[in-house]
Amino acid sequence: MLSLILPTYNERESLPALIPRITEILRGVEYEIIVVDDDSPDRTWEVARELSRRHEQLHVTRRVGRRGLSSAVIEGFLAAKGDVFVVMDADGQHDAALLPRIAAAAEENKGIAVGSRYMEGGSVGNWEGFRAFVSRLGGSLAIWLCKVKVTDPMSGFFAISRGTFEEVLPRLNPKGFKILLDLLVHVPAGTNVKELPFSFGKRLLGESKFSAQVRMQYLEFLYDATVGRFIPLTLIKYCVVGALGVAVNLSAYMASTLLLRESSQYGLFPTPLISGIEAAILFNFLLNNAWTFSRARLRGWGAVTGFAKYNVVCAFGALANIAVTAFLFRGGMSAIGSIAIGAFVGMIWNYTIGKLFTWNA
Ligand SMILES: Nc1nc2c(ncn2[C@@H]2O[C@H](COP(=O)(O)OP(=O)(O)O)[C@@H](O)[C@H]2O)c(=O)[nH]1
Ligand SMILES: [Mg+2]
Repeated sequence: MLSLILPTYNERESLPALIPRITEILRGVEYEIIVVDDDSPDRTWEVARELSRRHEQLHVTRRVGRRGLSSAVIEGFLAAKGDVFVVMDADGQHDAALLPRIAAAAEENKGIAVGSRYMEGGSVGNWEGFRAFVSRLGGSLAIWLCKVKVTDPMSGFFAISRGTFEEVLPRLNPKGFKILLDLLVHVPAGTNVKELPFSFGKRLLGESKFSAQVRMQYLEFLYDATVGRFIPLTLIKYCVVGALGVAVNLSAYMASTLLLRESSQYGLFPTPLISGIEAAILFNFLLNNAWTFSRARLRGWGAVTGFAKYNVVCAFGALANIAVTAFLFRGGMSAIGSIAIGAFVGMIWNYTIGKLFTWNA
């Protein structure tokens, strides 16, 4: 059985023509079509559900509160019943006539079959210069990452056998737009891959979702697949936030020293020190919540309790920092050396425990 996955986001205009065309092409084949829609604002899911009343092979998943092409495709695979899975754009840019051949190729080699725009006989149609350039450049970076070599690892038109998918599933990184690349980076070396040329058509209706955000996610994906195996991207982001937090700490310290210069409580209670630290903790929490751990972002009450927890995490982090610094300094290390290592240990603590305890990431 063939399972065709159609990820959709704002494709309500394209589906009504596409589904009958696929049905026509797959006549005589045992198949199912799974539309995975990310709760499109144009209500594609509604159109798809309507179509599924007339096409009993069509199933619709409407995902609410999640967005992402890769994770949508994975979800489609997980729901599929077939022995071979095919992925195709729902906007008509992929020639459905090639579908049976791509599926047959993956079924035959028990691996992956890719519709390639870059091998002899394929083309990207008439893309404007910049998009073609970005795709080429991204493609070359991607090719050297892949365990198995292909000419078009960024293609959105491909088939994979159930066995290969299930083998690679635990290693997938559902972030981003390029699920095929993720599969090719993580399959065992020696997996069979066949490429078939095709011409990438012009989008007839609706708009492309290839945005600046998608490009950013692609860069993150490249990082994850290379250096990220050793140093997680979230740790790098956390360090950047931490460094900015030091500046916030110092500014808040100086500001409150100026404000409290005349006040008598200054000597009794180290207000500037505390307010500097608290300002930095608040700043770090907000930025880590919005950026570092954006995937696990806390909102509403969750953010309030998360902030409280983060204060506890940071308090223990500070203790660890002081303890390590004191230990090293007494052991004969220079002041600068022990402070630097103490701060490093405190930061790793804050990162690790904050990630688990505050963000649950
Ligand atoms: N479910 C889901 N589908 C998406 C998402 N982004 C894009 N798609 C679909 O994935 C396919 C490829 O996207 P498209 O914007 O055409 O990319 P392009 O062909 O590279 O310009 C289309 O069928 C889109 O509707 C998403 O976040 N979620
Ligand atoms: Mg498209």
